[in-house]
Amino acid sequence: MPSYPILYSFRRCPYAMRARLALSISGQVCELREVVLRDKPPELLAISPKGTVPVLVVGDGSVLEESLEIMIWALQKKDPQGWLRPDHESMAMMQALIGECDGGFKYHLDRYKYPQRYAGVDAQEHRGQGSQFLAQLNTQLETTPYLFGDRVSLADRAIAPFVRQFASCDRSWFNQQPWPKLQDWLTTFLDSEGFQQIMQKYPKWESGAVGSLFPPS
Ligand SMILES: N[C@@H](CCC(=O)N[C@@H](CS)C(=O)NCC(=O)O)C(=O)O
Repeated sequence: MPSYPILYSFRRCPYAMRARLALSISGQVCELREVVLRDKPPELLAISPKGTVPVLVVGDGSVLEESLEIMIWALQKKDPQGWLRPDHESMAMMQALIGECDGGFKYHLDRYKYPQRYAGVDAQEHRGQGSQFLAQLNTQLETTPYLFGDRVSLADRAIAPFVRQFASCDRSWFNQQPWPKLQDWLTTFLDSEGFQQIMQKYPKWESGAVGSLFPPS
């Protein structure tokens, strides 16, 4: 295939999901290399020793190692839905909310979802702590259907994969919480064509092989 940017990705990783969402809406065709986290390819570790996904290698050889960086790179090339130009507030406000998601909320999400990985952790306590961020999102969604207005923005798509993961730990508990706006927002995201498209399955990429074209045509 012609040489496209190379995306190292893992289907179920929420960071990789947000990167794929932006690459897909922006129509940036990539060679997707599906990584298995317990068996990372040496090609990935050679260009990005920190060993996380997603990683995007672009045409000039630059390596983008952060999911948000990949989103912004793609959207700066083409942003057909105006994700970088929210109806309300600013890029800085969106980045601040995404920072809260990636910081405190992710910390509690990990300890709620995988308590066995941490010593002396009480999953329910972390569910309660993480809920504070979700209640805040619900309040924000009381005035508009999306986090920063009447349209999808960078923040919606950067944060939704993490809310999905939190919700799926115990979906019936999540559905019982007093967050009707957040529940609708999540359902709209999960039902969206964009989300379905980025969740297509790809075989594990093997060194030396050609990856899969993404987004799928
Ligand atoms: N700050 C990074 C975090 C990426 C990250 O932590 N990804 C996880 C998968 S969801 C990972 O690759 N972990 C490495 C591992 O599990 O070995 C980003 O935004 O891209």
